[in-house]
Amino acid sequence: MPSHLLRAALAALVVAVATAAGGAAAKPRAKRPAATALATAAGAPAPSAVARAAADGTGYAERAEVRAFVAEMAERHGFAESGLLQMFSQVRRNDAAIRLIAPAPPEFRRSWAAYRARFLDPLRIREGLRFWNEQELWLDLAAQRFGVPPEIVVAIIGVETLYGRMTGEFRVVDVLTTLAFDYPQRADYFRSELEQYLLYSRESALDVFSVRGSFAGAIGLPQFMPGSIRRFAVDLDGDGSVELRSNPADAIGSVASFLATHGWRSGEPVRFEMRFDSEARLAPLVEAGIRPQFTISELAEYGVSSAEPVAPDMPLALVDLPNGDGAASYYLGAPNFFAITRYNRSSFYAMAVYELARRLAALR
Ligand SMILES: [Ca+2]
Repeated sequence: MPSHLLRAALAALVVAVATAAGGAAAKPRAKRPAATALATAAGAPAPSAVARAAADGTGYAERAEVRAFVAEMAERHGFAESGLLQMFSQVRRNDAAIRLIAPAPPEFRRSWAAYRARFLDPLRIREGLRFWNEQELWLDLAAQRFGVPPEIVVAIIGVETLYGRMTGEFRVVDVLTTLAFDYPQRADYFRSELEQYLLYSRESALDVFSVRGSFAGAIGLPQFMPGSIRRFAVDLDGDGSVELRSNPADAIGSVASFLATHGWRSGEPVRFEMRFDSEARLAPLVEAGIRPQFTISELAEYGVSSAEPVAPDMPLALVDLPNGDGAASYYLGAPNFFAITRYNRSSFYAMAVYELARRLAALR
């Protein structure tokens, strides 16, 4: 996950991962380098490795900003500089990651109806019901421990990766390095995630080159960024390790833990159907964003009411979902809607998760 800060457009993310995973751009072009164990890496980089990297045109190990980053990692976390430089000499720039992370062009007209159809598809619904049945014990345990109902967790894992079928084929160290040093718009964020990834790899004794993920470096069934793994992931099955790539129990617990940490309120609704007098009067509410801050009586001043009962002190936000050239869809978002948007900062995403969750719960 949650990745949270990063996902300007998770729609794009999941779909692009799915698309790219089958295409040449996502396949690693290089053969896999020898395992690099950072915890024990010591000694000077092998000259041949550096020479090979330079010949391939990667060159990260020679760049001043990478060397500064390496020095910082050594100072702050005790990494061996030589080991990191050797690693960077084998990292490959991934241009597909830069293409895919770029925001959609301004003329692109988003459509909630199209987005919704993409994620409430028969395959995802069928596999969601199957996942729920197979993982019922862990889903119930997570619900008990974190207060997040099973259908929400099942829906998130479905939207993120279709229950582990689309976890991404990008080598995580390549895309994080590329975005950290060759995508200035998000350099701070991705340098921080690269730092988190190196720490995560060391703590988990992982070969840094072995982990695959999305073009943005999100990992495993729930697509957590490395920083989110270190902050929010949990060992739900209690086997002593947190494993989000192959262990559904830990993925389930980690999604629930993430939502609980980001304000999920047990037993409360996610959204309300709404009525309104005129679209023009909604503009200030759209402008106010998706953080819930208006009571239902405050919303009445803008001609807005709820079609369902709402507690008088429930903070609400107006959720606007454009439909291309058609009429936009509007809902009132409760704090739990906002919590889902912390997983991925998109109203489209959060609403698709909620609608898929509802559908799964109704069919079960
Ligand atoms: Ca575990």
